[in-house]
Amino acid sequence: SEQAYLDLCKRVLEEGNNRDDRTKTGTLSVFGHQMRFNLADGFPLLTTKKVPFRLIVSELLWFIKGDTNIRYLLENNNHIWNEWAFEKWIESEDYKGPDMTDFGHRSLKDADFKEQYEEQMKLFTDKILTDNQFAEGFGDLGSVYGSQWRSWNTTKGETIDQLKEVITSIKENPYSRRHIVTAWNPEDVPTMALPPCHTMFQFYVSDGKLSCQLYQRSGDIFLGVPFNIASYSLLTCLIAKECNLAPGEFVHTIGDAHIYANHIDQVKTQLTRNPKALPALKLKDFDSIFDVNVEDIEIENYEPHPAIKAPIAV
Ligand code: THF
Repeated sequence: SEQAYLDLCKRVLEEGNNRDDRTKTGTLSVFGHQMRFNLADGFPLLTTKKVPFRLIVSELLWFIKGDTNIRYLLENNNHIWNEWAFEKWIESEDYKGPDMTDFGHRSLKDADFKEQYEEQMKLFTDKILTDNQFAEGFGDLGSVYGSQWRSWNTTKGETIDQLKEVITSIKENPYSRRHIVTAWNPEDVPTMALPPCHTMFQFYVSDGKLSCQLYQRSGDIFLGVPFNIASYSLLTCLIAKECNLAPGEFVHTIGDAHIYANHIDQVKTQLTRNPKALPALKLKDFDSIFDVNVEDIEIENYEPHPAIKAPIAV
C-alpha cells in the first residue's frame, strides 16, 4: 500500500547520502530499494498528496502508441515532457529568441527571467501544436520509451515490437520467465534527450494474476516516483485485462532513489499526513490495449490530501 512509498521517503531522509547530480540541484540518495503494491488492495495512486492521474494516463497511452513526439501530450494538455524538447529547440540554430541556457536553474532564481522563459515556452508549445513541420523537427524526443517499446531497431534494419510480443507471450506461454521489455538501448543512449529511467520491466503470471516488476535505474522520489508507481500499475491492469487475468502485484525496484534538495520540505509535509483509502481503477471494455483512449480509463473514489508543489530538476 501507500505505506511502502512513505517508508522509502523516511529511509532516504534518515539514511540518504548527500550527492551532487547531473542537474546540479543536489540530492539525498540511497542505492537499491524495493516496494511492493498489491493491486487487489486498491489502485496505488498516492493519497498523501494529489497526483494528477489524467497526466499519467496520457503519458502511458503515448508510450503504448509508440509515439515520441510531445504534440500528443500537448493535445492532452500534458506538459511534463516539455522541458526536454524545449532544451533541444533553444540549442538549435533556428532558435532566435533570448538566451535560454540553463533555463531550469535560472527561472528558479530570477523572476524576470522566469517570465521570459514562460513566454518562450508558450511560443514553442503553440508552434508544436499548429505547425506540422516544426512539430516533426522539434517535438520529437528521439528514441525514448515509446520507440524502444514498439519499434526497437535491430542490426538487420528491422524493428521489434516488444510490447506486442510480450502480450502475445503472456497469452500463449504464461509461465515463461522471459516476459521482458527493455528500454535501455546502449547504442541509442548517447543521442537520447534523457536516457530511460525505467530501464526494463518483467511480467509474471501465477494463480490467474498478472504481476509486474520494474527496474528503475534512477528515481526522483517526490515528483517522478508517484507517477511511475501509478503508470506501471495502470499498464499491468491494462495488460491483465487484455489477457483475461486479474491484476497481481506491482514490484518497484529502484537503483539510485533520491530526493532533490529542493523537495525535502515538501516530503516532510507529506509525511505528516495520514494515508486515506486507495481509489479504484475503472476500465471500459476493450480487446487490445492498443485501442484504448484516455476516456476509457477512470479513477473512482480518489479523495487525496491537497497537491504539494515542487520544481522539476532539468
Ligand atoms: N526528470 C526528473 N528530474 N524527474 C522526473 O521525475 C522525470 N521523469 C520524466 C522525465 N524526466 C524526469 C518526466 N516526468 C512531473 C511529474 C513527472 C514528470 C515530470 C514532471 C511534475 O511536475 N508533476 C507535478 C504536476 C505537474 C502538472 O500538474 O503539470 C506534480 O505535482 O506531480 C520521470 O518519469
